[in-house]
Order: sequence, then structure tokens, then C-alpha cells
Amino acid sequence: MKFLEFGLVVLLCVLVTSEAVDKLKRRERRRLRGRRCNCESVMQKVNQMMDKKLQVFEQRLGKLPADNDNAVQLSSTKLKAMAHKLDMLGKELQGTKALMQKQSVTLQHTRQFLYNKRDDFVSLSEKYAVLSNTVQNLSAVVGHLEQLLRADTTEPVILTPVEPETYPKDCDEVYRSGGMRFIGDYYIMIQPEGSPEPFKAFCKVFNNSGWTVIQRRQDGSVDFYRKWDDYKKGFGNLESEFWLGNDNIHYLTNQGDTKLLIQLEDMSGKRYHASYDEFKVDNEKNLYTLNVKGYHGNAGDSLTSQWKKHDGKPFSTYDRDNDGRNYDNCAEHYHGAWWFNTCFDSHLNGRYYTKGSHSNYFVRNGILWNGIHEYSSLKHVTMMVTNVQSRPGHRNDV
Ligand SMILES: [Ca+2]
Repeated sequence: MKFLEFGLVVLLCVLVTSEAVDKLKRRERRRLRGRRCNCESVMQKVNQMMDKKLQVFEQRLGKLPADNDNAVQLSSTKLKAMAHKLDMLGKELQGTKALMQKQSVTLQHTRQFLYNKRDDFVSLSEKYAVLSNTVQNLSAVVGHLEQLLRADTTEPVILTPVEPETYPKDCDEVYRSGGMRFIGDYYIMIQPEGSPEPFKAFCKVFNNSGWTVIQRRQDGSVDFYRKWDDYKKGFGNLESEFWLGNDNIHYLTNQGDTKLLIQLEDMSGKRYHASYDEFKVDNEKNLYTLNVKGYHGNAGDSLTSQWKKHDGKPFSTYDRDNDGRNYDNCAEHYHGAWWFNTCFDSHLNGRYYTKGSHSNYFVRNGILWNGIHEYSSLKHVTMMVTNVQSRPGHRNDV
């Protein structure tokens, strides 16, 4: 029973509680419905306000000035003009860009060209420096000459030649240094090794060599019948006939291996030559003894042939008889001076005969080279020496 009562009580409590919850839910729904009605009113107010704003905006639009269309059209025209200008500027910019690209290519080519020409420029600069120095020196010389010309001409002007510190040792040295570039004749101061003083020499260029002339006969203008001392020092004129001097010939032929070339021409104009690979003349103490060998040529060997050869013979003049003929003086007998044996196979310092014939057939005192003629004097003779050097273009047979 008690259990039944307890259950009724619990059921009653559940019912009461459920009624209370339902009342609360209904109250809350009423409250929420009241709020929903308030939001709708607000929305209505907002819509009304928006409508008013739209009306005001439309009114303002309607009040805009009547010429706005023209202004817009004008602005549009200006904009089109500006757009056209911009388009033109764009095209000009493109053209300028293309031109700059072309200029860039040209500059690159120019740069490469200058780079390639850099070495030439350096070489030209060096040459310019040398020429500039030469011009300065010439200007100084010209200035000095101008001063001399402005000076009082009533007084003689004495120009002192500039003496070089050293002289070439022979004509071939001048040739090899570039001082004689053309085939022909030159007159140059030389000083061979051992020579106490420089002296003027007659030089010739041919066969890729410079030759120092030691003797020349061509017209009989100089007397070759002279004493020992004249032959020692030399005589005559370099421009015509001369003997360079036994001392000078000794110095020239003792500073190195020396070659001798003799050019000869007979009275008929026929020319010959005789060359010797070795040629050396001793000093005065050894009587200027001749040392010669190695013949080439078409004149015949009249210095070293077995017939009265002259190699190894001392020099003789009419006042110094060093010849091999005991009973006679060859220099006096044949009117000259030479490296006589008993007496000669050649004698190029004899008397000059303008017609080539001797006055006495048996005297034979003319200019003779037996390899050509034994009884007819020669018209033209040149004796010359050069250093023996192997070089391109130099022939040993002349
Ligand atoms: Ca004698």
C-alpha cells in the first residue's frame, strides 16, 4: 500500500512538473513573436529611407547642367587626341629603339675593328715617336742653320763637322748596317781595326756586299811610278785613280777573312774578273807580303799560278827592291810597284797606255794581266776587298 501511495505521489509530481515546463515554453514563444514584429517595422523604416534617398539622387541627376554632354564629348575628343599622340609617341619610340639597336651593332663592329687594329696602332705609335724625334733633331739643325744665315755674312761661317765616336771598319759594315742600300759608288770614312786614324774610302755595292776599293786605273791621270813611302801611305784621287796605301790595305785585310775581286777591261772594251777567296797583306815590318789563294773568274789566274806566282812575295818599289830577281830591279824595269817575283805574271801598277800598245814590245811595262794579254796594257782596273761572309745572294765565283 505504501508502495502504491509512493507511486501516486511520484506520478503527481511528474504531472505538475510537465505543466510548469509547458507554461514556460508558451511564455517564451509569445516573447519571441513580439520581437519579430519589431524587426519588420524597422525594415519598413529602412526601405522608406532608401526610397527617399533614391528620390533625392534622381532629383540631383535631373538638375545636372544641360551642356554636360558637350563637355563629355569635348573630353572624349581630347582623350582621342591624346591617345593619338600616345600612339605616335609609341611608334617614334619603336623607331628610336630600332635605330639604337642598329647603332649598337655598329658600335660593336667598330669596337671589334679597333681591337683588331690595336697592334697596328701600337706599331704606328712607336714609328711616330721615332719620326717625332727625328723631326725635332732636324728642326734643331734647321734652327741652327737659320741663325747662321741671319748672322753677318761678311764674316766667313765655319761649320765644324760632328766627329762620330766610332767609324765603320770597312764598306761592308756600312752596307750590312743599311748605310748603302743601292747598287753604286759611295765615299765613306772608315777605320779598320788597328788603324790609328780613320780615312776616306771609295765603296761599291754589288753582289749583295759592300766592297772597299784599294786600287783603280782608268785614264792615266795619276802617276803610279812612286817610292815606297807613297805606296805605304797611299796616293791619287778616290774619284779617279788611286792606291789606298799598303798600311790601310794591311789593316783592311787583317781584321777578318777577306776576299779580293779584280775587275779588268781591255782596250777593246771586253771585261774580265778575277776573284780570290783569301787575300791578306802583311804589315810593313814583313814588307807587305802578299797572301792570296782560291781563284775564280774568267780573267785567268795571274796571282797564284805556277808561272811566277805572287803569293808569298813581298812588295817592291823602285827604291825598295824586294823582288826575286837578283840582277835587276823589277819595279824600276817595269815602271811600277808590285809583289814581284822574277818578275811578274801580273802587274797592275804599271804605266798607263792610252792606246794599249807598248812603245817597246820587249819592255812590257804597261798594266798587265798575263791571263788576258801579255803584250797589251789594260784600259780599266779596279781592285777591291770585302769580308768573307756567307749570306743570301753572295756568289763566290765573282
Ligand atoms: Ca831585284
